[in-house]
Amino acid sequence: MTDSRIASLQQACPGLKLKTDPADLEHYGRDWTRRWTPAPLVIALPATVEEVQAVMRWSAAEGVAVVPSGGRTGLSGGAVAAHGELVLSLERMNKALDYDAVDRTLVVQAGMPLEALHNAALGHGLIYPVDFAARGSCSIGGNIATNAGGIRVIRYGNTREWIAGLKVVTATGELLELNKGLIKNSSGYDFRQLLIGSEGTLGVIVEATVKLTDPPPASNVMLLALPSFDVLMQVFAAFRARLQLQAFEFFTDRALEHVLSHGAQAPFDEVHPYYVVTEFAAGDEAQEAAAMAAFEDCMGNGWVSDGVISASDAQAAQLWRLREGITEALARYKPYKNDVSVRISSMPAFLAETQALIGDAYPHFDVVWFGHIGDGNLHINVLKPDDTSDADFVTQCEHVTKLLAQVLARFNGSISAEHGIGLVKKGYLDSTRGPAEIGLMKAVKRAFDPEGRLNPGKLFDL
Ligand code: 2HG
Ligand code: ZN
Repeated sequence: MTDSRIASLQQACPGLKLKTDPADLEHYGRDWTRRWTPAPLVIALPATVEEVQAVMRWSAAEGVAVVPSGGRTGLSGGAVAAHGELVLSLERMNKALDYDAVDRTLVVQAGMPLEALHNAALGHGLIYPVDFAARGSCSIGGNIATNAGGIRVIRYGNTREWIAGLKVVTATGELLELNKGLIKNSSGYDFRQLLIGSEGTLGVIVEATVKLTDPPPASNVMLLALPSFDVLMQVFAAFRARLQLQAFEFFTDRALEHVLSHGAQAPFDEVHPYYVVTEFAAGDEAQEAAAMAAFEDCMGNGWVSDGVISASDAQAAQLWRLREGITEALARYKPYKNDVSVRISSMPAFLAETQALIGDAYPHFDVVWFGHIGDGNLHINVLKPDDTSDADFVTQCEHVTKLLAQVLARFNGSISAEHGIGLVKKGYLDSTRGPAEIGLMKAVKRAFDPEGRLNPGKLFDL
């Protein structure tokens, strides 16, 4: 049965590269969540848009579900294939196609790794400013499908702001050309924006026209040590008032401990409970003086206990590693991840309430907090205790997430700030979206994919 379907796929698209080895099925069937057992039918690796269309036509004829697949660095299970799906990997479609110097846009194939896109932009003297630690492994198609955020949202916004056009293959194999690189286009529903963040449930993104911009002026990176949690927002306000911030990231002592035990260098002689990494424009003397004034203001008020500023690119990279290395350093503890957001103004009250909630319900939990404080986005990683089984741990963490979702609903926050809903958070979608809205989301899904063949079970169940 299985073999005949694969033979029919190869017949429908003779040049299409396929993989069926058990090791490949496992590799392409999972993402960074590592929670589900991968069990795809086959991996298809098209090299052209026409091949993607042929795969979708075959999927329609055979009724086989399709999981679009980029770098699979997702943390919400959005790229997991655990039920005999075809994994449609875009990894061979990884090139930059057209650059337009007047429009300042670059057309890229969806499988292009984010880091390669950064380099391609620099080759034209410009930048693509969305950035985060998984840059070497993730792909632009996956970034678009999840509306990825990252460390520079405070300055440049999410992926959504940087996409001028999309080519998308539909569930039935048609090709949509959405927005075609236009800046102004007031001609009805903007399906480009609808596809951004749709987690592979509405169509397969095959190409994107991305906007590029000028490189920022010279910048400095500063690491600050904070004596308590309560002063975090004051420090943020002091720096934001004086400097053009490019990043403002927070992490706890527990997070730093893990990164240090993973090989990073300790930044201070003493241990402090909380840390901030901030990056800001520092191209001239006035900006340097403003940075020192912000730092001294915070020291004078007792909000900051120590600080270090980068004196070279290598030092800046070292400081960044303390923040960007957290996910990798925690991976071996199979952390349960929450990626939540509230308005920046609600951050202090939300943080206090959430800390108390988790501390009261599960005092033995080892919880690692970090995140993009300047965007109101917090990552709460709970590490699995050695003496708790995988199953019990997930049950307990889901209880925490349920409580957290109730708090988020009160704060008008979101259960997923930047990782997507996928499989991990679909049970909590209703804490962020109302019933009428979810009803409309499902109606949109049915309009694009009436048979439910595109990434089924992700985001919500129909
Ligand atoms: C980050 O900000 C990523 O480093 C990953 O969004 C967060 O591992 C996480 O929970
Ligand atoms: Zn993040």
